[in-house]
Amino acid sequence: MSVKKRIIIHVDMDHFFTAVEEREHPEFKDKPVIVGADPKEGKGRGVVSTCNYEARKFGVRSGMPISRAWKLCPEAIYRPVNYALYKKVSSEIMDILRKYAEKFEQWGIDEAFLDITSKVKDYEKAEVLAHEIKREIFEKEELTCSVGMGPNKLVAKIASDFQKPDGLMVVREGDVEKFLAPLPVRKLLWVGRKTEQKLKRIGLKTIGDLANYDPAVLTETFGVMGMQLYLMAHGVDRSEVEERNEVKSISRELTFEEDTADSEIVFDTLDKLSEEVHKDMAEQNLFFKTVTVKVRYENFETHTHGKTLPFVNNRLRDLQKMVRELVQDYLRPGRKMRLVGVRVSNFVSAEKQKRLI
Ligand code: TTP
Ligand code: MG
Repeated sequence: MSVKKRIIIHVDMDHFFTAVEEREHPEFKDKPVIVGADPKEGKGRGVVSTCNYEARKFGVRSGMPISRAWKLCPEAIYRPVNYALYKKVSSEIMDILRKYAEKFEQWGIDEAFLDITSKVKDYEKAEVLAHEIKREIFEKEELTCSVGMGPNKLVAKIASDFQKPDGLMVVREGDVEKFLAPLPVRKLLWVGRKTEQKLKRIGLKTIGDLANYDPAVLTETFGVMGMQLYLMAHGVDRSEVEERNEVKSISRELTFEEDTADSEIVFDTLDKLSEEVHKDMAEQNLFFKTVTVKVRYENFETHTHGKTLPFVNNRLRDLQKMVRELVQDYLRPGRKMRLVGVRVSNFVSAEKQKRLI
């Protein structure tokens, strides 16, 4: 398979929920604004969904208990989450972005990847396009975003976060390793708090530290993810920008850095992906009924295979078991896989579930 040079853009809206609130309420301008649970004068439960950059100066952050936010910044304007409104604005933004891309992939409510390879000749033209995107969003929605550009999704995503807010960061192919090296390992997709701690223990703090480390030791310590981490630290990411269907589902997939027919690697990876999917599901209090596995072979032939349970379930172990069963048929000697994925759908919320029991 020839390696085609790509130009990928990642767009991330700035302080999205609060930016929409500010737009709807011009009187909030230049004041700290926090969207999330009701603070109830410091006694409220629940968390901060997001806050604007004024509030961030006080140390307020997404995910923080709302009671803590109140301690840090009682004078902020507190707003409840108006999800329907943010969803509507998000769809309008995605419609704008989609036009600019050869391939398009929404990522969460306020982010998207655009593969613009066939739309531009070079990075100069790509930069002009990125400015156009920013201008159109600002003119139509009165909102700013940060744009990252690079040879793959990994680099583009890290780049969009580099100059927030209202940023534009371009990382050309030849500058990738130099750009990544000083950044903390946490910036890499897949490096959560636990992996970060483990890496710290072996003295690896920056992406550059990781890139210069012995990949064999990383494999010993982290299993199959070790090699993936090492390659990511070198800015390698072959995953494609692809539109996901809009049905209510949660999914995760991974493009292997090296195509593989090794069942142990495939099972390990699917277990990890199931864990991630399960975590997302648990956060939203959802129970699943349908599990689907996706496999893409090295020749890009892609298959999905699903199973629907008679009863809803929310157990990780059952999910992992079903996924392993579903992938079994695709594991054939000599047939190397390029990508595997897990999707759960057909949800019932926990509240409804209680009523059913
Ligand atoms: P982010 O893009 O992570 O954050 P942001 O847009 O608020 O700020 P930034 O300028 O740094 O990009 O998330 C997008 C929206 O998702 C955010 O506005 C609110 C919501 N969200 C939550 O509800 N809980 C969370 O823990 C996070 C991180 C985000
Ligand atoms: Mg954002």
